[in-house]
Amino acid sequence: MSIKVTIGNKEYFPGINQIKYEGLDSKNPLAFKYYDENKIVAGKPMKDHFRFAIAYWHTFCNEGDDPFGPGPQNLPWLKSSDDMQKAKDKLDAAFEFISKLGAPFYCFHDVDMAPDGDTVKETADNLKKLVELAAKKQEESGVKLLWGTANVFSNGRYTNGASTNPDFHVLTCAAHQVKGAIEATVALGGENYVFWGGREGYYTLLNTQMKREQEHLAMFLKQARDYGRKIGFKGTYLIEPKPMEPTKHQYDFDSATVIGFLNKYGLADDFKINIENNHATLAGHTFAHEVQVAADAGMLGSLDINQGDPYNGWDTDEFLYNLYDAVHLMLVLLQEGGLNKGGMNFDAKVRRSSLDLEDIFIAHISSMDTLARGLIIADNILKNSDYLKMKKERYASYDSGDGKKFEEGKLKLDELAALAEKLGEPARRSGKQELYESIINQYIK
Ligand code: XUL
Ligand code: CO
Repeated sequence: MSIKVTIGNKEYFPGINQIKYEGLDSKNPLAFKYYDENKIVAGKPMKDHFRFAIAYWHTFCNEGDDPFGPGPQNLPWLKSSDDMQKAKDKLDAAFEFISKLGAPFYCFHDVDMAPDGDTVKETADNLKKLVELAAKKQEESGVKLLWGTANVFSNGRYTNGASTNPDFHVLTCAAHQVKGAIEATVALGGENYVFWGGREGYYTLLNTQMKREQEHLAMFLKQARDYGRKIGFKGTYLIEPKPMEPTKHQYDFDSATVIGFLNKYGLADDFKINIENNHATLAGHTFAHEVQVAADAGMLGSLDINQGDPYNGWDTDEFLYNLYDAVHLMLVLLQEGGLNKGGMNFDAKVRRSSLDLEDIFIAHISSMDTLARGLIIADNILKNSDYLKMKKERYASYDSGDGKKFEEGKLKLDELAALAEKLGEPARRSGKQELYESIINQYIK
């Protein structure tokens, strides 16, 4: 293991040691069955395909509250009545958990790590203190920061948006927070910086100047980008699309919308996309579709790993255990050259009734295994089945002759029309969807 177990003043997960790969015969719930981090698959160690990251907010801040009651999960690091002490205990618990799991990365919002002060300045100073401690924890454990971000959606001042708020005064508070979060990301060597739209959208067009709000969003992103570059941030800025919730209409609806936005406002060189499975399905897409759209535009940045509930219409942030999603995702990633400086962040929470501390370990292990199994299956499909050959043959008419000339822009519309008269009615060719589906199933073993 390249990650070193790091325990603070108190051990929060006693009896749980660093999680190991034990293989398929193991019945130990606290062991990997598929995720063997140094095993070479498709030319590189498994861990480099995933670059797994733990989400600070779900795993260390959330006790399972829902609209019907407070959270029952009773996390032992959230007990202190002193807010700064609580933040330090949480940091200890976070690094103990991440290092015992052996995950190489983590991600956080400013407010996950440090408590609010009475003024924006005090809040930023709290974060600076915690960032110093987090830097030491990173050093001790070898765990790195995949990305940082600012939560500019929970505080009541952001009810009508942050950078798209109709009140400029609110926008300045968002700027204060984003400045602090970018500084924190730089101080911790973060490889990316994320903007999730939060409340950047609207509930009713009756009170909204949509064009103006989107221009404010673009200007804000431009200023944030420039400030980050000025203070030495060399990583990638990421936009995380989501179609709805909290607002009815979110401006960053899906990958395609974000790509259009980034191109329109001249941000495409610095920004890529962070795609989340549950956000994809809320937009009516599959995860694989969203990843492919981003990859095709050269904007595949990073992934938030989770899954939704197919029977309802909101963001349930469940741990991914759907093997089909994992296989489809890995098929796209393997063909597109992987995530590079991105990673897979577990933007997922255990269910409200999962009350044991070990459940947090089991949830992450289960998802890591699902993805590792998806990788092995996808690699096998690409190497040993007819899948790639079938897909290539489907487009073979463009590989040579007039089809190739068309792709090269060498045939005009009237010349194409003349070819139709010469060639006559085309033969009907099956798309073979069921055959593709059966190949996927055949290799799931
Ligand atoms: C919300 C969501 C966020 C972002 C980071 O649905 O996914 O947690 O990932 O702000
Ligand atoms: Co997310």
